[in-house]
Amino acid sequence: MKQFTVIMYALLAYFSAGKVLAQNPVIKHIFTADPAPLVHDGIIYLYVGHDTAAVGVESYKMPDWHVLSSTDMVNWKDHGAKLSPDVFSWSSGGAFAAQCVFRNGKFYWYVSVNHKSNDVSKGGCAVGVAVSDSPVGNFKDALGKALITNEMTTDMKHSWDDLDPTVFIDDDGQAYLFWGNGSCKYARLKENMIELDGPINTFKPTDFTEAPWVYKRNGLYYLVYAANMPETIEYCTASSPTGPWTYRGVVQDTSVNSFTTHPGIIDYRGKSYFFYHNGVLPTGGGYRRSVCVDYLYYNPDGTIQKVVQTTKGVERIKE
Ligand code: FUB
Repeated sequence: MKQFTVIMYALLAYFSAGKVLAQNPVIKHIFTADPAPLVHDGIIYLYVGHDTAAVGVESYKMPDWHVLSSTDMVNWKDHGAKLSPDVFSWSSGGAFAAQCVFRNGKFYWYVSVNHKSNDVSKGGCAVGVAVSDSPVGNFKDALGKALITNEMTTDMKHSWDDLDPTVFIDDDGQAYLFWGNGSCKYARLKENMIELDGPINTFKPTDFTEAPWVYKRNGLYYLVYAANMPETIEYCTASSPTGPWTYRGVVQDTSVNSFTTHPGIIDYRGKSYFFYHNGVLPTGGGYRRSVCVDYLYYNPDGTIQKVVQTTKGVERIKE
């Protein structure tokens, strides 16, 4: 017994000295979900939702979004809760998935929240946009009303189908807003980033559930999204951001102890990274999730290799 205790303490010392890296989850001091990384001026900013449901409670309690930053992928500074649904006077709460992008010197943080409207058609989930001169705030409501409300999309009959915004800006400067639960929707954005510039289009990628993430690599457009339930991450590619999209397969199998997962993909200092969430922290679960990061690898033809989910995580990038 004594020998066992000694070994346990030795292991603990070894781990806490940082000699064995168990980086995942990368955020351990709070429960976080829906990672949206942004690389700006050589720094990774990580925008995340914040799970605060009590143990055993089977519903989301998400009061705000946090911003973290890192330059080595291992040490993350939490800048704090930099946005909450309270900023949007028209929202009744629910800090669901969100993504922040940079355009023309400003940071636009697209969020999904509940709409407080008494008009039943406007209730349910809505997309709003906050703006700031800095990646860590202060963010204020850019529009004073929702950018997308429930009655603007009618193909899905459930009230939470306008979730999970992601914004992609193409090389020609055209910005696109993608979002959706049950079906994927997209619309062009005006250069001001706070108005739609055309109709809302709806389509259904194979197995699509929610959480689109759109980007371009080597001339090919990628639409990565949460599929099925419990969720896997799957993807399509296209030669245009408006499709047609060709289904390419699975990026991530289901995540441990969470029925959802959520993709966020960046290239940083020569490597590709895949952010997602699981429920592996002590007392964690589907409503107490944790953000992780692992490497993403492409094949020579641009297809994505399935992500290996690890507890070790990624290596620290040396300065
Ligand atoms: O975090 C709340 C919801 O869970 C998100 O909007 C979905 O993408 C799923 O991760």
